[in-house]
Amino acid sequence: MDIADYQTSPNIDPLVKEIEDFGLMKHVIELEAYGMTVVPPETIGAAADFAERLKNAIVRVCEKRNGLDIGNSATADLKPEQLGKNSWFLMEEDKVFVEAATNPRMLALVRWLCGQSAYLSGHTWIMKPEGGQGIGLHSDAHGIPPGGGHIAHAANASWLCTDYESEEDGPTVFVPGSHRYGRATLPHETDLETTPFKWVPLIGKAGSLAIWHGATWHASVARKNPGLRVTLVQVFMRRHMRPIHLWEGEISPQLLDKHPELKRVLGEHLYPYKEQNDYRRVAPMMVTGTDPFA
Ligand SMILES: O=C(O)CCC(=O)C(=O)O
Ligand SMILES: [Fe+2]
Repeated sequence: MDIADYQTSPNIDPLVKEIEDFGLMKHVIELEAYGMTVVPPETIGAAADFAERLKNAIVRVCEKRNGLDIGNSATADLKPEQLGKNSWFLMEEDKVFVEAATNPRMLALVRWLCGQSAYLSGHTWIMKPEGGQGIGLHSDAHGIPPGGGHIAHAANASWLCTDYESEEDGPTVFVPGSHRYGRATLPHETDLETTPFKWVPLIGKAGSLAIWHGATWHASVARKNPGLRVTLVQVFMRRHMRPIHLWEGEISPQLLDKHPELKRVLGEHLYPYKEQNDYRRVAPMMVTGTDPFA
């Protein structure tokens, strides 16, 4: 018996079929059990040259936007701060970014996590050179407080454009199963050296898709190998994560200055994320994942 054949559930029936037809059952199980999975190139169904084209497009856009000569990414030796700038809003730069955002197998997993109405909330590259530092353990489900439920409000679908073979490549690392904790990390849990949680590095070939439930705790480690780690990060979200209005720029500064409480409720938000963001907005956004009264 295939329950999907009875067509009782229009949103999930076609997805169940797709997941089966695409051979993604193992990945759905890993998403449920561990909150993350890595789909290898042979399963994700992208063109054979997809990862190479994506990597080249990212390198070329970074060179153009930041006035750099990166050359061969396998040997390039630049500073992390040179490579990290102007990394958002890539869609119109090359058709490979559209391919990345619309891969049918990837979308089946995104929709498994965030529903049929999931949308692409933002995308950006990571290029990490030798010596590039790691970042601490965190969740990507900012703003979802403890008690916010175990459904995925966000999903991170990241394309590996270079091989992640070992920790020396400076990969993302994960705490398997942490999506079930239903909260973001507290300050004393974030340091990979001292956290009591067990973490594992993301290992995968270029062209793999790493996808995780937005609440799964992850971090990254420093890169020790030469050349660049290149990744396209895509964050998908559920519809309710969109505001009705983007107030910024819509209300006169005079009115806001006269009414500080109005300024507060209209928000000085982290989102929509801007390239040159005010970093003082990051911590208040992240703390909302740890305290319902934040
Ligand atoms: O892989 C990394 O360097 C960390 C990426 C990350 O935190 C994210 O994509 O949300
Ligand atoms: Fe993250």
